[in-house]
Amino acid sequence: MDGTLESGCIGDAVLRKEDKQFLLGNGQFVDDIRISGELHAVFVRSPHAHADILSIDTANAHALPSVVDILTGREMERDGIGSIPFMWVMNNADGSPMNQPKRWGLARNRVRHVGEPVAVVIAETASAAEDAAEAVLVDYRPRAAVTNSRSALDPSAPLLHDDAPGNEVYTWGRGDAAATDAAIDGASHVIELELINNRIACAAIETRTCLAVPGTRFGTTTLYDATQAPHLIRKSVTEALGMNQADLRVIAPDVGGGFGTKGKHYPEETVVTWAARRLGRPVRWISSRSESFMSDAQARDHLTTATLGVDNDGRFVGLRVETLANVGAYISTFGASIPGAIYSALIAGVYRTPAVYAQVTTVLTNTVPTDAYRGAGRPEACYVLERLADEAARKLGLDRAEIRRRNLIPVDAMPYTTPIGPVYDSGDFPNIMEKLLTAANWDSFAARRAESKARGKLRGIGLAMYVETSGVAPSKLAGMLGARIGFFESAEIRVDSTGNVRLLAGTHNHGQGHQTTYAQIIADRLGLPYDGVTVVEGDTEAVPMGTGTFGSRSIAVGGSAIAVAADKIVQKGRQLAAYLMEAAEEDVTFTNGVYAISGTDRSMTISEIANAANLGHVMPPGMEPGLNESAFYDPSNFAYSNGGHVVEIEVDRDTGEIELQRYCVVDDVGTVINPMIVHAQVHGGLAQGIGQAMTENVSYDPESGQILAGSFLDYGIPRAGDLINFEGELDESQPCAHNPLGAKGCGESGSIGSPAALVNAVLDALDPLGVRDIEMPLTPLRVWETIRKAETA
Ligand code: MCN
Repeated sequence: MDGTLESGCIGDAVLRKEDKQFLLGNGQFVDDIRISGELHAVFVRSPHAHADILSIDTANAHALPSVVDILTGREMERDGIGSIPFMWVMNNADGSPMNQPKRWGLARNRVRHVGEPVAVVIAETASAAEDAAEAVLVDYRPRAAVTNSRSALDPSAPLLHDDAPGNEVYTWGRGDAAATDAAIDGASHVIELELINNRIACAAIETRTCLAVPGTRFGTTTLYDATQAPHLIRKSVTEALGMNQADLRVIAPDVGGGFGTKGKHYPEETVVTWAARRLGRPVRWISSRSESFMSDAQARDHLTTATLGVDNDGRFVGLRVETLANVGAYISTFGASIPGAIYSALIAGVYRTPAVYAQVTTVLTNTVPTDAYRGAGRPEACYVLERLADEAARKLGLDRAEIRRRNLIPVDAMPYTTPIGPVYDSGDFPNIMEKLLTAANWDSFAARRAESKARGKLRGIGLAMYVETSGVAPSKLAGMLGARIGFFESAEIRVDSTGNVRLLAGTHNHGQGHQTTYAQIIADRLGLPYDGVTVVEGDTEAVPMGTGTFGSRSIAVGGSAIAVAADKIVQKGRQLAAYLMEAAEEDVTFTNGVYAISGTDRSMTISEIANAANLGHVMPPGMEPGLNESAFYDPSNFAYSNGGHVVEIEVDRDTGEIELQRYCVVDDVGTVINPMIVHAQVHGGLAQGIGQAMTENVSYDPESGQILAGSFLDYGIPRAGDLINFEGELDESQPCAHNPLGAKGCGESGSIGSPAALVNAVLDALDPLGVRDIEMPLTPLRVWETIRKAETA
């Protein structure tokens, strides 16, 4: 194929196939699926951050009209329902497994965060269930609460779980501690920073929701679920309920945004499935927006002490990072791994620091559990490194780009083994940075700063370089690091007799454009029309196996599975073409969907071959009819997407307001399947990273543990007016070295470098006032207070 816009091949900026259905209002979300006789579930949630449950009186509530049942942890216990499983068990530094306190679908005896489910009311209508939920009387005896990880480690802090002494889940180290200490001790300059990575919440348009339908075809229960990972949910729910996996079908239809938060298993999925099976009737639950703030996994929440040793030339000689990660009241699905295996993997970043050591202590507090949210561990690592790099430049009087230039891992060092383990397979970080600096006019910033100053504004420019572990996989590595699931992907390609393709993929599309980019891979590999490809995702019965969409893994892992399956189709087609055209297989070429015999004018299209294969009338001896192939693809490594951000801002010193002036990004996501989609993905990630840096913060009252940002009135998601047009460039010169597409993920990249770049820009703007530190989010109040403090110091 010629790669024009119309052809729909790899590299074409074709418009998204899936958008038409949404623009016409024809999406099918869980709430659009109606099953006759369905009941509605409403959860009774704890108003306390920490309390004993003395009694639950459901009598009055039960007597209300239309109430069918009210279930509590007691009924779950009587039914022998297990705890909510998590999918990653990290080890301590000494190799012993982490503490693993249990989380129940409905609390037993004690609640540990505001919003924890205590009972579920099932009624004929949602409003009847809501009324009855208000009438359930729970007698609590409040306990002291702790919400901050440092305070939770204090010996006098309230203990959350008896089986997690000191409120600690694990302490894990990565790298060579002694060599790092020695390098820092011998360094000419030592930079030490205390950094807070703020706690944030997800704000997908569609809130979490599910509908369990018991005893459907073949006796299975069907769970319609707004999830990013249906196979993971099947495993988790069946594990908790003690069911055979084959007895639960999970369907994730259209999902209105996930951002990582819907890639987890939550108590509500298990409880709703259990209740439906118990009652023999369909049960539906949909989260209200306020419930989301109390029950959807939150993210980040790190306290870090970072120490960087630097020599007189500005070269980094040693880096020690000690992080306290607040995982909330319970361990969520991947909650233990995000600050552990994932965050620490990138703590060397794009720099060739020879000695690096990261120590992470994960801590239980009376807050909503944390887990992966767009970026998941990588923005935290980038933030640490890029804040240190700027501070080191300041200390040594070097330009901030120059200090990075002296430390970036050069392209000829690839593959590069970092001192903490990961092996970067490809990436030209210096080239990316130079492109970025040129695009952003870095060198002429002084003139723009002077111009702003003349208008009474403080102008700053910030730079952040990043590398990330996209294509989250190797099952083997994940297994070694404590994962309880595999991380491969599956793809099955069915070519019908007309040459149309049905692709079954183990990932899940909830805004990423898989219908489009997967069709592009098939069109490119098979030379079949892009329009004739239909992608099926999100159904455990249709798709044999899958891990799901998170960790920017769909293209690098799922897309690679598609490429491998397509190559099998080409190969089978070649054998059949050779047989039908009476030629030797090695003489048959395959180009742009046509099998031809070299040196002759004889050829057959892949559609003709598909027709022959689906008829099965004339087949080579031993060959099965049909043109279906499948692949299970497990890569040998992550795909190391990388890039850089430069942001320029102006601060109004009278109001503390920050105005974005320009935002430039250069990303290496390897081979680009669809540049329009990649730019859009980066754009979305930037909005979320900028949100974390500027406006978003989940705060808790430290005494009571109450959530102070429990609705959009108090929680500041960025609005269109807070953002600007981003200027993005893609560099394809360094494809992923180990997957068949050469592609690296892009879904999270925008969120990774942006918080660091923005804070660096604001600190640069405030540098003339002597400001050295400021915490996220950079709200006008915080910036204004910082300016006032500096001016009056
Ligand atoms: N792509 C491409 N070329 C590349 C890399 C990717 O054309 N070199 C395309 C892919 O084919 C896919 C899209 O870009 O259509 C994103 O691919 P990838 O980076 O593999 O990410 P995933 O599809 O696995 O999506 C997950 C990622 C994550 S982790 C979060 S969080 C996130 C995100 O995607 N949540 C999103 N983007 C989101 N976008 C929307 N609209 N909604 C969300 O919830």
